[in-house]
Amino acid sequence: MVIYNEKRKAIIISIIDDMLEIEQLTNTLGYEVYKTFIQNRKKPDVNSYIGQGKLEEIKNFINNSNEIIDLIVIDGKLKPSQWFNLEKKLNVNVYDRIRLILEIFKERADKKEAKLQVRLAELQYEKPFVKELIHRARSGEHPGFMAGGEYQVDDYFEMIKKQIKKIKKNLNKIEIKRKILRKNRHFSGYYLLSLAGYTNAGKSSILNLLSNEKIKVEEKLFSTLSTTIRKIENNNIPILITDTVGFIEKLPAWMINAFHSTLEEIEVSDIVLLVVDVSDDFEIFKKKLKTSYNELIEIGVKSSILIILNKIDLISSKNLKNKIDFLNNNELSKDRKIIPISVNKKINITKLLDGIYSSLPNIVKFNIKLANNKKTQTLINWIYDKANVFEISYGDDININIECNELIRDIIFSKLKKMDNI
Ligand SMILES: Nc1nc2c(ncn2[C@@H]2O[C@H](COP(=O)(O)OP(=O)(O)OP(=O)(O)O)[C@@H](O)[C@H]2O)c(=O)[nH]1
Ligand SMILES: [Mg+2]
Repeated sequence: MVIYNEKRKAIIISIIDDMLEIEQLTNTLGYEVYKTFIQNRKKPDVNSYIGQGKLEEIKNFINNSNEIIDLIVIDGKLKPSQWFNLEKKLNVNVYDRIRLILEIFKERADKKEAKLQVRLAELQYEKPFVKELIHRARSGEHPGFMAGGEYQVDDYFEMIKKQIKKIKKNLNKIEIKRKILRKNRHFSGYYLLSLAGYTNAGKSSILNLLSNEKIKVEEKLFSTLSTTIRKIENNNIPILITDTVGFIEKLPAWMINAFHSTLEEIEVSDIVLLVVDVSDDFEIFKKKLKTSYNELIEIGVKSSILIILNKIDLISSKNLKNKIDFLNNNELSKDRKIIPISVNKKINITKLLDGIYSSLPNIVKFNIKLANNKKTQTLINWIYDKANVFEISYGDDININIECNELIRDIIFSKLKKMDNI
């Protein structure tokens, strides 16, 4: 008897033991993981990713199951021929790891740019699969592509190529606009800070806390696909903080490229906060840190990277100490600021802000004297908006001690010149 249930069910097939992340990804897409199969082997089988025996076992399991299996997830990268053979044999939709991530992206893309980026990645993913289908169609096999429909695969391939071109053009236009905005932001004297790190590390939570914002924060992976830029709410030097798409292991270069413009914010930042979930098991913690760090290097970050260990509320102080010791002895992190925090429990947030402010590049401190009149009040208001005024005294003159970006100092001096103050 077949029992119908609301929640769609997936089976995961893997050739390695660690399945936590692929299970999380499957859940994120709204599937219940009904069963997992592991076939420990060094290399995937050329024809069907797993060996024939295992494949028979899975087929029997599906046929004899009381439940309908909606999806098979392969924790790895499938060649088109492997994908085709698996779907044909098991008669269930098969996603590999990249397709699964793509589907999550598709569901979560909200803004126009993110939608275009995901579509571009999807088309690029589909290209080799369509080629395989053309090949099979020509040799007489019946093509049932992606959703099982009958496509004119030749036409479809041409359509993919055209669409890729068109989307790239549109993305380029958005990118140009973004560049202009970025330039304006730079000339306004704001510092730029980016939140980077593995998906689910707590990046958006940090942005929300520092800017009193309420962007989506979830236990699921890839909650954020578009960048959000906000001002840090603090009576200090103004900083704009950017949230970015999370990193994940084993993403092909073309997929990362599709999100390049989102990640460009990281490239041009004055400071990057590399946010890490410190509550993960040691090996996973190391793996995610390494993946994220390599990604930052790949992007071409040249600014300071601060390592933010988030979620310390979930672990013991001994566990935290072990991880900090590891970081202090590790090439990639030993000379960097390491700041343990908990966003949820608001622990060490002042330390986080101090760490950020003390890492700002090109900070200058100086003193100015202004005539005490109405005209100068407008300038003082402007200075308060753009700089940290750490001392001000009113007498015959107004004496101000200021700390700010070099650029803002130059603007202040030029404004003073215009006012004939110096
Ligand atoms: N216990 C605990 N949970 C936290 C903390 N900070 C964030 N979280 C939780 O971690 C999950 C992920 O947080 P997000 O801020 O969405 O993470 P993100 O890095 O933006 O994730 P993506 O956008 O998916 O890449 C949410 O369920 C948060 O509530 C923390 O300090 N302690
Ligand atoms: Mg987020």
